[in-house]
Formats: sequence, C-alpha cells, structure tokens
Amino acid sequence: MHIDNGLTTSAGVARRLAAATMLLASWAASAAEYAGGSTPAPIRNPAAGWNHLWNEVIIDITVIGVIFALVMAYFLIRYRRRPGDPEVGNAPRLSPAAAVAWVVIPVFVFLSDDLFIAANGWTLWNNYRDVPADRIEVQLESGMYSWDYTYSNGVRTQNELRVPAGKAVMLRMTSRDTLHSHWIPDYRVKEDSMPGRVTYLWFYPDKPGEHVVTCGAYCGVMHSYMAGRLIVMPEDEFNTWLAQEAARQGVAGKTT
Ligand SMILES: [Cu+2]
Repeated sequence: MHIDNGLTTSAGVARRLAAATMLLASWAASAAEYAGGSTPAPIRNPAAGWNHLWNEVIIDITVIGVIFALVMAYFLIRYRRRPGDPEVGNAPRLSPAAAVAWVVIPVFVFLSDDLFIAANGWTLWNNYRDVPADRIEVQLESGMYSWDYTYSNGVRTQNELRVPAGKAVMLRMTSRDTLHSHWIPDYRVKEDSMPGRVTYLWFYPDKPGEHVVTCGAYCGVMHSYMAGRLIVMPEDEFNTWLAQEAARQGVAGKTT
C-alpha cells in the first residue's frame, strides 16, 4: 500500500512547504506580539531556569565522568602489562581515515553537548535581562554597609525589602560609595551596584516567605555584616503594609 508521507509527491512537498510557511508566520506574529507587549508573556522565572541548567550540567558531568572512569578502569585492568609482555606494544596501526574519525567524532559529540549547554545559558541570560512588563520597581542605594530601598510612593526601608508574592520585582540600583553586589541566593540573582551608574536585577517571588539578602562583592571591613532580609508577603498584606508605612513616614501620595 502506498502511504503519502508528504515527501514522495510534488503535491505533498508543496503541502509541507505551505504548512511550514504558516508555522513560521505564526511564530513571527507571536514574537512581534510579545515584543509589542500586547499579551502578557508567561513569567520565565530566572531562578527556575538557573536550577534547571544547574541540574543539567551536574547530570552531564556526572554521566560523562562515570562513563570515562569506568572505561578507563576496565582498560587499565584489561590491558595491564603481564610478565613476559614485550617492552613495546605491537597494536595494529590505525588507517589515516580511522585516526581522523577518532578525533572528529568524539570532538563533535562533546562539542555538541557543550554548545547545547551554552545555548541554554544564553537563553537563561536573556531571561535575566528581560524584565516582565507587569512588575513592581524598587530603587536601591547601597552604601557601606547597608541596603537602602525606596518604593515608588516614597516609603523607605533599610536592610529589609518587602515585596508582594506573585509579582515580578525589579530593583534599580546604584551606590553612594563603592562597589557592592546585591545578592539574593534563594532567587539566584546577584548584580553589582556602583556609584555613578544604574544597574538592575529582577526576580520572581512566587510565594510568601523570608530570604537572605547579602553583599556579593567585597566592599570594606564590614562587608560580611552587610546582610538584610527579603520578606515576601501575600499581596493584600503587602499593600496594607505599604500604605501604613507611607502614613507613618509621612510620604503618602508622594511619588519618586
Ligand atoms: Cu557591600
């Protein structure tokens, strides 16, 4: 029985080409839509991507390491020198083609794996730099030795960053003295803050909880004490807290 798999007849090929063209067009359309920001894109959480890539690398080097160790151990035993063996071995010489293949094929296999990991790293890096449009922004000024946050309504906190759960948070950072690095290990984000420049980082606090903020760049003798807390609160609790703080600090209604 003849089965038309779309590759044997010219009509089939044309049909496939048309389908591929439509697919490309729909990709282009969705990419343009995403760039235009008309549809909220799903959150590509850098922390999740980081964990995923980390596991991938660990599995990779473990599998490769174990296989190589086992093969090497087997060869060591199998081809060990026995009493009476000649000083110099007499293994058959490889043909030039076989010699080239022994170099090219393994290089290709391992480079493909490296390139695969590198491509994933590139994608992840882009997630780190691409802040979701639906976010809250907090300004941060670092100094020896504290983290000073300012919310958009003017509320200020020191060494305590409160954010609502389920919303991307972006920090716009600078420094009043020297180089610091705002590090939230649980969210796998760390970015330098420095005088005369504004840098940023973002993270996605998906559920309420408390996390450590610390400084990731040596900034002076008290560097190791430069720690703070990140408190992720349910959104309504956060809004209540922010309003109360605004009233307490006398900044209600003021925007920065
Ligand atoms: Cu510091």
